[in-house]
Amino acid sequence: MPHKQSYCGIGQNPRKTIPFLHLCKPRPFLMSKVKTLGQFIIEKQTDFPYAKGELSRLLRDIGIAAKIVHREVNKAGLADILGDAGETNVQGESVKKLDVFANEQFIAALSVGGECCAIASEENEDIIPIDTPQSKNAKYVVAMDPLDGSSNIDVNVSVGTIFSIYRRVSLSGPGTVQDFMQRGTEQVAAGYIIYGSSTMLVYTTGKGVNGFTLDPSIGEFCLSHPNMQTAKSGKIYSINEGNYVHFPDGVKKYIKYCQEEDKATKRPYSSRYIGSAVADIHRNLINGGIYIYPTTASSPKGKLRLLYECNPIALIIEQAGGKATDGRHRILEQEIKTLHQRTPFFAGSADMVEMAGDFMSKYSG
Ligand code: P6P
Repeated sequence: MPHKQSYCGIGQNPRKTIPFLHLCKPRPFLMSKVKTLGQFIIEKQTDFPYAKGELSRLLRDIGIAAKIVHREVNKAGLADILGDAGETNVQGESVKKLDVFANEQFIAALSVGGECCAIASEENEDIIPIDTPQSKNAKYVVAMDPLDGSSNIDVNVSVGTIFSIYRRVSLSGPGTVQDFMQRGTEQVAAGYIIYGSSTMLVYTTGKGVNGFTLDPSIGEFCLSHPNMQTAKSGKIYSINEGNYVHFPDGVKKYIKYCQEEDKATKRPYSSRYIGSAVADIHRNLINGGIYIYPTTASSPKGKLRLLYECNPIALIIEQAGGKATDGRHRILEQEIKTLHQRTPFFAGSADMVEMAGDFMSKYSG
């Protein structure tokens, strides 16, 4: 009696040979139930009566770069792309090769796509003007953090891309720095990609927030989280308490408030801090919560950058019903003077951001 094979030989019916396979019933991919990012963008284009498709194509270009970055992030542990590139970015932070790779991919996709006339990136001190034949009529500029939280790459923790899209204010030719000196309220779109247990693209064009999960089997972002809304309050606070000693008194008092026992307000809250803002913000967006990066001794103006981190996240959070401030004032109304300008950042569930602001007003003037 030949030994019963425990694997499926060529030509044999796998469902008989490998016992568990009979559970994997073939399900034709129900395209009718799936809405891809491309289909959604085109469908929503009617929200903008004067749109001729440029913003749609720009969002498509971002989605393409995101898929390429997803592929590399998901094999970072294997490829030789891991580890320091031996360079430092304009922030003086050591640059991981994946930072460089992600920056290059988004710049390439936006340059070729023809809808963008300039890019501002965390990885570049100055703007990247785009002057290609395809972009001579480009209407938009893109500010981005190509790979936020990249220090987490080596330990397999979620990282993210953050992007912000403005209509250019310069008249023609390659974009200029002035195109980026616009308040967050002027953004025409903003979003992030989180490279986590799955890769998701979450964006808004000012008419709600929608989340798309990448299905690698078909290479498409598919609508998985339509019309995302964040809870008015939550039970999670995200802050690096290692900096506690140097926090403003208002932040110290708010942290103690979060830690007090009080059944009526479901306290103490839980402290959850990943060290990757996109991951913390995404979790709090879905579950409710507040993310705070206040001023500290090493970051006297705050650590996060207004243009390509706080403004896009603030637009998403507000569109989802939350709030985003610098501890006192609305982030989106902050005047921007330099590309890499930093700001304290309080973002998440509206009631929690308001409460933290009350503590800031009372104890930090
Ligand atoms: P710290 C990543 O560098 C980042 O900009 C955010 O993504 C993250 O929330 C924060 O800085 C982490 O900073 O000082 O707590 O390590």
